Amino acid sequence: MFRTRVCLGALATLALIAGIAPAQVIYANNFQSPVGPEWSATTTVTAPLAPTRQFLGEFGNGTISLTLSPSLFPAGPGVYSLGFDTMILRSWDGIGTNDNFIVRANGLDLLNTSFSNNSDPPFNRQRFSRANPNGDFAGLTDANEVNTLGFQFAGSTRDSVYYFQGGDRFQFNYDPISGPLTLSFLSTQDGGPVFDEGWGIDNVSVSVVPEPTSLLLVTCAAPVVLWRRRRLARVG
Ligand SMILES: [Ca+2]
Ligand SMILES: [Ca+2]
Ligand SMILES: [Ca+2]
Repeated sequence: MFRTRVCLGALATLALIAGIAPAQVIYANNFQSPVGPEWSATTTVTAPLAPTRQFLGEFGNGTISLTLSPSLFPAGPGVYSLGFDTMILRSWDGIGTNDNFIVRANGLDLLNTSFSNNSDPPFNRQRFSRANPNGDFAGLTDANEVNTLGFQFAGSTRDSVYYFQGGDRFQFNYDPISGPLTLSFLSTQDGGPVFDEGWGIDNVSVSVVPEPTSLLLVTCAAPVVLWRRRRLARVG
């Protein structure tokens, strides 16, 4: 019975570690203060409707990248997660003009989708939804915020924000022995200047994905099984 109690206690502790303890954060930036050289562009913009809300942007067609030194990471291969918020600003047209938004970790696509802030067909369709980022959906599908930032197009506010946090973070494998980690954010919008179509990102973080507890569970469960067998043998 003592061993069972010990194992149950250990299992509870492991569950606590796996489920409740915060993941180790490797890098985080909310862009509320000057941006460091780890970013390929360091300009920030303040949301017109939220003067305390600053984010990295506003960008047009092209790639912005974050390069993290291998020295920031624990040695050996690991699984990491990337979280961020995407600000889609002004007249994005989604599928209509291939206004794609792509996120890559060392060249591997984590997200490849398109967004539309447009309500006029045929420019009001986007590839993105939470369930399928490569489908055909109405513009603004699954946006977390709509017209909260105050960016203007044709005389009215037009913007949206998509959160990729919590369970919507992106996981990827990385081993620091391979060199720096480069996270790229790429827009293929065709709108030219940012006052037509722009974008930005906020609340970027990279965290360690904790090891699965299955191995630990197996090692702990084995004595329980043995104890049950012995007990059954004694009872029998
Ligand atoms: Ca911010
Ligand atoms: Ca447009
Ligand atoms: Ca466009």
